[in-house]
Amino acid sequence: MVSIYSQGINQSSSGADKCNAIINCHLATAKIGRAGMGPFSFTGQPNAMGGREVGGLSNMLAAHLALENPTHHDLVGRFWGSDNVASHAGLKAIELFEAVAKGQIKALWIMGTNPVVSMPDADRVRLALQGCPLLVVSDCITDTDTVALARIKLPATGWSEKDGTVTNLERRISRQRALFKPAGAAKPDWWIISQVAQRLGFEAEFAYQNSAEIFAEHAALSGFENCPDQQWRDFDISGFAAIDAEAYDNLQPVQWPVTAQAPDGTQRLFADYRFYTASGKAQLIAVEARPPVNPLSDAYPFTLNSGRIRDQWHTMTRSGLAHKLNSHKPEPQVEIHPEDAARLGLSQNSLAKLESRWGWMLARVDIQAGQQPGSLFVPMHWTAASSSRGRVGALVNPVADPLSGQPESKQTPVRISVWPNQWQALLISRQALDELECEYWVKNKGNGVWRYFLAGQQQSAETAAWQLRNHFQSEHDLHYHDSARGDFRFAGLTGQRLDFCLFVTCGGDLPELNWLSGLFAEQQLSRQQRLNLLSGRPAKDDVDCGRTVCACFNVGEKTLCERIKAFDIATVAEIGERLGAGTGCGSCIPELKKLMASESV
Ligand SMILES: Nc1nc2c(c(=O)[nH]1)N[C@H]1C(S)=C(S)[C@@H](COP(=O)(O)OP(=O)(O)OC[C@H]3O[C@@H](n4cnc5c(=O)[nH]c(N)nc54)[C@H](O)[C@@H]3O)O[C@H]1N2
Ligand SMILES: Nc1nc2c(c(=O)[nH]1)N[C@H]1C(S)=C(S)[C@@H](COP(=O)(O)OP(=O)(O)OC[C@H]3O[C@@H](n4cnc5c(=O)[nH]c(N)nc54)[C@H](O)[C@@H]3O)O[C@H]1N2
Ligand SMILES: [Mo]
Repeated sequence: MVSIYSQGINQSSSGADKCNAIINCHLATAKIGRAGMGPFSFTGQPNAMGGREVGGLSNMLAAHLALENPTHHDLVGRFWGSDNVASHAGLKAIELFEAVAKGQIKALWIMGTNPVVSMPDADRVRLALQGCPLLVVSDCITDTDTVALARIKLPATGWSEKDGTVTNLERRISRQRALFKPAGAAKPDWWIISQVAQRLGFEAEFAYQNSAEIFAEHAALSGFENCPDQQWRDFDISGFAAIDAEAYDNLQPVQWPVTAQAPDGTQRLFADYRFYTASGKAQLIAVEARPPVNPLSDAYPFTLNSGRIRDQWHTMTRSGLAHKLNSHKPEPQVEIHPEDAARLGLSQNSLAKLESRWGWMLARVDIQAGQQPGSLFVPMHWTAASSSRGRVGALVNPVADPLSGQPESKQTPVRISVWPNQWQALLISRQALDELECEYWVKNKGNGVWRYFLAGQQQSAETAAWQLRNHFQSEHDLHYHDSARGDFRFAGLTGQRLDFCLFVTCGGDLPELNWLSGLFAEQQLSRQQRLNLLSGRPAKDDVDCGRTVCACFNVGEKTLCERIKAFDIATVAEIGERLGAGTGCGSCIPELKKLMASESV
């Protein structure tokens, strides 16, 4: 019996109790500490576990020591030779930004997180940071929503440039080695912190020369006075307390605890049913079910659920740079059940406005029979850098679990309605546009091109079309106008090579993104391709693969449907054999299964 759980459990005002309930079940049935059993929390970030080990939360000291435990406090103070170790928990994330908003915090250093996008009530977070007298941000990307507000910007090395260790969710510590030299002036976060600490007067304490020295000190603290008779703690990697740079470089993946008794690590904890409590016994924690803090109402009758989509990572600062990943779901979408959509007059691919008591956003409608009636799902990924109104965080209610501080990001009461627009457009261009005047825009990086989804309420289609078109100058122009229908199409070429194309429509559909993007890879457009451009659809025998489903092998939905039908394919394995799809990272397999069962096939 293994219970695997993640943010559907944690991100809740009763998240800690939900975790306790799961652990209680495992303890009560003794399904723990043996092969093939146990509660298994899928913390999501590559180093979520490592962050806790080094004390990266407001309520903990390093090495799993508790801030408010006097013995732990004393122990860390003696280890570091300091009489100034904090003795009570600091502010958790939501409280912290609240304190910034009230002017209680005047200097803030944000490192490796993008709270203007990822926090609940995100517009208020942005406002708070705008008013913060001293905001310092360390990031490896120059133009995130949070970096944009910083007074002091510190360029940090990112994955593939930095060097250290990460711990995954089975307690396995792995070396992470740099693959590339740092870009520009980027420095490792540990180096930046050490330099600031030294300037604050702690030259000797922060004289680290490399990450190996920091790791050795961390390992020493984890083992300091750590034995069953004293303050016995699970996190103990004292086996590495004397590690030198060379041994650190050659470190093999290992599961903690790593001690003198267990120098090769520990595969399994609790096999002897002894736990890290005063009595050595496990403790069940009595919990009571609690509904979400904010109930639904007539004004806000839908539950807004938020989370991830397959091909983006968090606030897209890095995954949004990869054009292959941007073709799967290029715009923020709201998933809604067919009956809810029909009742509210929302059609597939139309634009909708979502509102909560805290904020609002715009998203493309995606009608899904698998969505629960009364529930809406919106991805967390879109930012102010990539969209005009795609930040779901602006709507999310700022309530949290009282113990963990984890926000209730899966349950916010909202309403949804048709967003009436006069026109919508797709613009693809080799050059990026700085200013977009329309109310709805989403910016998406393609292969050597920028792709913009646009829509407006104020201007007419014709005004908008010409205004957009006038951003460009090309050697040759192609135009097609149908003012009766309100369709405006433009393309610009240098020689026979495409510079930009723009499709504006009043009520019609937008052309296929991947087909159009593909035309930019051609050095010379044929006469037929130029005609197709103006008709907004590919020639019959031209490849229109449709929306990307398999990003590893670049296989589109239309290709898949066609082949599944033609060869009467019934299994994912067979799709893999014929088209490669699904045989790379495998994350498109659920979609392949859905396609085989769908009506279009
Ligand atoms: N592609 C991609 N993968 C990622 C990430 C990413 O950004 N992109 N991020 C990583 C990180 S940091 C994390 S934390 C993980 C998160 O991984 P998950 O937690 O698996 O992903 P989420 O999309 O946040 O939401 C989890 C699911 O919880 C469901 N849910 C909502 N409310 C409830 C409820 O009340 N009860 C239950 N049982 N379920 C509910 C949602 O419908 C959703 O399907 O993903 C990691 N993996
Ligand atoms: N509505 C809603 N909100 C959510 C969630 C949800 O499901 N729904 N999920 C929550 C969860 S589980 C998570 S984990 C968070 C994620 O939210 P964030 O942590 O805010 O999101 P990231 O985009 O991962 O932000 C990391 C930032 O650090 C930068 N960075 C990357 N590597 C380095 C480095 O080595 N050093 C430095 N200094 N910077 C670096 C990146 O460029 C990026 O700007 O979002 C949370 N917010
Ligand atoms: Mo996460």
